[in-house]
Amino acid sequence: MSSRRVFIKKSFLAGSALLPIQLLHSCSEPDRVSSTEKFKPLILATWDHGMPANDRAWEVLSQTASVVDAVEEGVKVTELDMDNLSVGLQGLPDREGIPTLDASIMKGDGSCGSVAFLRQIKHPIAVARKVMDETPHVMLAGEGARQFAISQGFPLESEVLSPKAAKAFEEWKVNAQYKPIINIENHDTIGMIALGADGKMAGSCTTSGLAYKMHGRVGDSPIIGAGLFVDDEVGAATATGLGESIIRICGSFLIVELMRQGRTPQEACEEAVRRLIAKNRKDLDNLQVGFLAINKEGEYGAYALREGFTYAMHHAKEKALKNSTFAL
Ligand code: SD4
Repeated sequence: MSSRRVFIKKSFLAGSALLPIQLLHSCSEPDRVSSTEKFKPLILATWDHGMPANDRAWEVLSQTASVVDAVEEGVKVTELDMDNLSVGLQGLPDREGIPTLDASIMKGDGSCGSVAFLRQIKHPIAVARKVMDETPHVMLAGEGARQFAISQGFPLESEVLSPKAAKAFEEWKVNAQYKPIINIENHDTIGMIALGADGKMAGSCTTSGLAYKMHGRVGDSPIIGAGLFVDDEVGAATATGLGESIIRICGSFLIVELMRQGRTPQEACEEAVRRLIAKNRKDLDNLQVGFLAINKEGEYGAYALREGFTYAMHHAKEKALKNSTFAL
């Protein structure tokens, strides 16, 4: 059978026109009309690095029709990206000079797994997947998560900082202040949410967290409902930005619940940012947050606290890097 016929047979593309994918890499104008169109399958991911991550996720979705495999494999690309200083072991360390990782994965049937404060593991998202699939628990942290990873056959990696991270850490130490800092222009956590042609949804989120955080600090990314939430009956949401502000409003769960009550993904993301502003007034100048959402119909939305949040969108007819609209 020709590869084109195999392609046509793939059920995940049922209903979508077989038009050539239009490659749009420019992202000059913020996109706010997203929620009027419907796409199935559909993948969204945070930031510029969402583009290659989505490519890989789309490939896996095409080959396996498994939306959870797609979101796991997609973010693994970012976990290995040596230019990314907020995901994977090459990310910026905590204030002791140690990279510690957070990750979560969730399916729309409520299955989920996460790891927090994990050390020496190249693919924390894969360990989160194992927590979901192989344990009765949702979340493993610290040394217990590391021991679990070892028991599942994950090799331990060196904790020597990547050259970029080591240089940045040395520079930071010159004026180190004992408080969390966040560069509002330079977040890199990847959150990915996806809807398959069969209506099943999944999401993943992985990060080295806030740069120079206190040792032991855990952000929103591994907390189900904060950095990620997925419900096949409604939709999916993920978050990036200063985790403390997102945890305070249970951001991703809030967005899914707002969609359950009838808001579009765009409206739900905007309401979550409004809520976040109201609950984080004293830190507002020092933070950036971005939310992404998809509903089960295949509509999507994105909204950020301030300018600069980009996200990658991928469906059968188009893949594009977009600028999110923003509040401030
Ligand atoms: C955290 N939410 O650990 C993460 C950081 C982040 O883009 O998203 N950076 O707080």
